This record gives sequence, structure tokens and C-alpha cells, in this order.
Amino acid sequence: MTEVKDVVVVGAGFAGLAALYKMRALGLSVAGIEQAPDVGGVWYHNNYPGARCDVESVDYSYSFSDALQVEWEWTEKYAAQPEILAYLRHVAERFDLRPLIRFNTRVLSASREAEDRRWLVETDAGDVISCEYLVMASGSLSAPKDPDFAGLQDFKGEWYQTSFWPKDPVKFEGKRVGLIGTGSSGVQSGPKIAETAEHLTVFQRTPVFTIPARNGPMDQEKFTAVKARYPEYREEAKTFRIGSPLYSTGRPTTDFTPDELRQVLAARWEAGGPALSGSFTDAGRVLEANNKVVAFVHERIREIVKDPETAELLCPKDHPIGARRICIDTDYYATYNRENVTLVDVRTHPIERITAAGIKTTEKEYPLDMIVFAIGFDAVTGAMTRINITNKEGLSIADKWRDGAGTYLGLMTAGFPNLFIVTGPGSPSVLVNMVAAIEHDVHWIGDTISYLRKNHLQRIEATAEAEDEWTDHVAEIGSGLLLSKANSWYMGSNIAGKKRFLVAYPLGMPPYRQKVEEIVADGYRGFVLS
Ligand code: FAD
Ligand code: N01
Repeated sequence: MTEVKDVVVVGAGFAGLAALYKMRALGLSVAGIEQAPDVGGVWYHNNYPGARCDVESVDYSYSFSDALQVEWEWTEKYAAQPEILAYLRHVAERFDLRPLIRFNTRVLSASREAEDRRWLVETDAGDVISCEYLVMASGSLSAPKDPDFAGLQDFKGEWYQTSFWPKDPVKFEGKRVGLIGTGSSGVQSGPKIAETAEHLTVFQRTPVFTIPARNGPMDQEKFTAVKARYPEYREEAKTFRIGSPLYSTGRPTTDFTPDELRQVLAARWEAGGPALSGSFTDAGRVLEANNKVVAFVHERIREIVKDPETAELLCPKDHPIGARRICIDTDYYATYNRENVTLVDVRTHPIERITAAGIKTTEKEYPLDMIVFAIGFDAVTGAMTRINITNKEGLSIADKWRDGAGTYLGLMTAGFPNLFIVTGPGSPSVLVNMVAAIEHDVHWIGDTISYLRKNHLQRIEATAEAEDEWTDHVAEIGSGLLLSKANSWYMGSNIAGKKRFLVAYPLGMPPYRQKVEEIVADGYRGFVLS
């Protein structure tokens, strides 16, 4: 039997919980659908050792409830996964959101009802829900890449994926562990695995730029000061490119003598965290400027890693710093000084197959008891293209986005009325503090639905012209940035056959916010409301 709701929200991570709260507050009937058995999203699935955020906890948290932000106690500068998951569970309980969510339920499809007024959502639990508005809070990094390595089925040991980590403890003691992948997940999990494994072999294809986090207990004085004025603090945060404080020098590298430049970089390296990445106004655009920052980080790597051959392998030389996601680590490079850690270069000698006993590269076989895959995601579009979402003409999102994910502002896609996307492709999403981006989008969706209702309107849809213009605008800005020069998941190039396009609006939150506000003030320019 078909149920009727005003809104269906897909996903119960940061975005889904915020959306459920907002929709219910608007007086709408709402159903949340989550494939996992619990809330948390990323922070439920990615409970691998070492997982933590790389945006400070005071910023990587909701601002919608002042009581929540004042009462919640973060214990570390960068919260670890268990604490973030506990926070999201607390949010779900505090605001009584759990009763709205169907857990262990996957959305399989969404199609338009015959008269094209409502969405019909179908799940693997047999639910059929008719809704006026469909909110995709299905995540930007929630569709894991499959470890489709030849021979995996023959492997006699244990194997795990960071993006789908078991909920029972995994023991590394006495085991020879192989880790494939040196993105953020590999950078975080490697050092923790090495602490107890008999041996850790890291299979590296592309070396990564990573900056020490300098994590530690929360600075209580700073935290108390923020709490005393949290709403103002959040307003100030909105003025920063990433939606939370990140200070640039505001000057190009050419303004500095080599000594001054080194001093700036050394201070930022010492301070830790993401500060180093946004230091100069030209490093994201001009290769020569970028190279100065690269040279500084290479020096640090060579200083930390004792074996010169390993140090050279760890120095990224095939892409500008910042063109792939910069990682924030605890003891990553130093881990390679441990006797029980080996780095294997699978760029030169690729993995040929997985065997019963381990991993075989084109050079040799590495005997292993366990393999950990930290190989990433079909980012930003994957969660939505894995659901069969079709419009009135029968066109699916997967087909529509095959040649690049066209959206208007990242919030809607033409031809799919009343389908709202949280942190969709073409919004700042993965290039900023994602909780800030999520709250912006959820707010906009809620306000838009209120506007429709108040004005007795039934549908909103982006026009194809507005979508093309926005999508071209994002691509054009991207083409002037070093960001679009590397192969990375930012460009979709980690997925075979995925069209190469920049998945996010690269200028950050302030100009994006302003653009969205202007469009709304101009009567939702570029949308058709009817
Ligand atoms: P998610 O948390 O991914 O939630 C989406 C939910 O939708 C999931 O629970 C999923 O199971 C569910 N879902 C998807 N498809 C379906 C379906 N068909 N049916 C039912 N349910 C479905 N960002 C930062 O800004 N700072 C950080 O420090 C940071 N750290 C990160 C660390 C890790 C390990 C990862 C993987 C990402 C990190 N991110 C970080 C990015 C992260 O994606 C966002 O910060 C944020 O958690 C996203 O929340 P979300 O609710 O949009 O998506
Ligand atoms: O994934 P990735 P991730 N053979 O795609 C390698 C967020 N996040 O899960 O680049 C050999 O970055 C691949 O190599 P290459 C954050 O936004 C944040 O680590 O294809 N290697 C690469 O090294 C992040 O950017 C945190 O050459 C293979 C790695 O696997 C995003 O999530 C923590 C391979 C994948 O790196 C994704 O990060 C975790 C193969 N066949 C995640 N296939 C924080 O710190 C893939 N690789 C906050």
C-alpha cells in the first residue's frame, strides 16, 4: 500500500538529521530512510582506527540549536569518529528524530507519479511512499568504491574496507597487514594499524601531501570563549572561504622573500591543521607559487623520514599541493621510520592480483594475513546515481549525469521537479567545511518549501538554461585553478569511465551564499515555480 508523506529524506548523516529536524519544524509530515542500522552516515560507516575530522570540532558541528552547541562538550581539537558518532546519536535523541527514520532500509528508486505531481519512493523493505518533496541527503562520500581487485575471492586472510568497517573490533596483533590506498583514510588508519600489527605494508600508487594535525585535548579556555558567543562566532565563520576560520596571509608568494616565505610556512606547519594549504593567494592558481609550498613540504618529509629512498617515494611530485585533497595527519610520515612498516610503490610495479597468500605486484608477492582497502568513493554523484531516480520522461539521474553532473547551484537538477540535493555537485560541498555547507543547503530547502506553500505553489524546477549557465560557470572557474589539473576524485578521475569534471564550486561559501541569496531575492531567478 502506498503511504503518503509531504517529504522523504534519504540518509541519516549530518545532512539527513538536519533536514528531518527542519522539515518537521515546518509542520510537514516526513519519513527518513537510512540503509544503515543507525544514524551517523560517514561517522557510522567509517569507524576505522584513526578516523577523525580535519575541521576543528568547534566548527564541525551544528549551529541550528544554541543549547546544543553550548551544552555539547568536545574533548579534542579534532574529534575522533566515536565522539562524532556519539554527538550525532545525541542529536537524534535530543530532538526525537529516531522515530522519523526507517533504518536498515535502502531507497531503490524514485519516480514521478502519473500526473507528475509527486515522487514515488520505493525501498528494499517494500515501502512505497508518495511524497511531494524528495530531499537527497544521501552523502557526498557514501558510495564506496568496490575493491574489485582480481583474485580477491582467493585470499585466505581477512580483508576490510575503511568505508565499511566492521562494528566488532578488528585485531591487528601478530598480523601482517597490507594497506592499499594513501588518501585521507589510508593516512589516518596506517599509523594506528602499525602500532599493533606485526608488520604493515603500505601499497602506494600516488603519494599524498599531508600536514600534521597537532591534535590534542580541547583548549578549554578557547572553547569557553567560543561558547560565550557561539551565534556571533558562527556568523563570523560564514565570512571564511571554507565556512569556518582559515586564515590566509591574503598575499601572493611573490610578496615574500624566500626567508619570509619559509618563516610563514614553518609557522603554519608548526601550528598544524589545514592552515598551510590556504596560505597564499596565488598558490592555488600559479604553478610557480605552488611549487614553493611543495618544496617546503618535500623538505619536511625528507627531514622526518630517515630512509632516503622511502622519503623520496613519499614526496608527491606529480601534482600541485591542494590539487588533491590535502590530508591532516597524526604521525603519518614518522610511521615509515618504524621497523615494522614497509612502503611499496605500486605506481612503478602495479598490483597484478590478490592471491590466496597476499598481494602480488608485477615485481613480487607480499605474504599477508589481512588486507585493508582505503581506496575511496564514487564521490558526490555516486550515492544518487546508484538509486534509480527517473523523471516524467523516464530519464534517470545516472543517465542525465553521464556526461557531467549538471545542476543549478548544486541544489536542484533540471527536469527533476521538487527534488532537492544537499551538497550536490556544483555546490561548494566537499571543498569546504561540510557541516556549514549542509546547514546552508538544508536551510535553503526548508525556506524554499515554505515559500512554495505560502504562495500556494506546487512545484519548483531549475530551468535547463540556468543549469547550463551555472555548470559552465563552475567549470570555467575550475579551469583557471590548479585543482583541475590533477587526477583526483575532485575531478571524478578515480572512477573508471566517469566523465572528467570538477565536482564542486571552488570559490567557497561567501560568494556562493551571496549568489543563492541574490537569486532568491530576484524571485527565484532560473527556477520555474508553478
Ligand atoms: P553521509 O554522512 O554520507 O550520510 C549519507 C547517508 O545516506 C549514509 O548514512 C548512507 O548510508 C545513506 N544512504 C545513501 N544512499 C542511500 C540509499 N539509497 N538508501 C538509504 N540510505 C542511503 N568533511 C568535513 O567537512 N570535515 C571533515 O573532517 C570530514 N571528515 C570526513 C571523514 C571521513 C572518513 C569521510 C568519509 C568524510 C569526511 N568528511 C568530512 C566529509 C563528510 O562526507 C561530511 O562531512 C558529512 O559527514 C556528510 O554528511 P551527509 O549527511 O551529507 O552524508
Ligand atoms: O579516498 P581517496 P579516501 N590500486 O580517494 C588508492 C574524506 N575523508 O577514502 O590516487 C592502488 O582520497 C588511490 O590511489 P590513486 C576526504 O574528503 C576525510 O582516503 O588512485 N591504489 C588513493 O591513494 C577524502 O579526500 C578524512 O593513485 C588504489 C586511495 O586509494 C575523501 O574522504 C578521512 C587503487 C584512495 O584515496 C576520500 O578519502 C577519510 C588501486 N586499484 C576520508 N584504487 C579526514 O581526515 C584506489 N587506490 C577528515
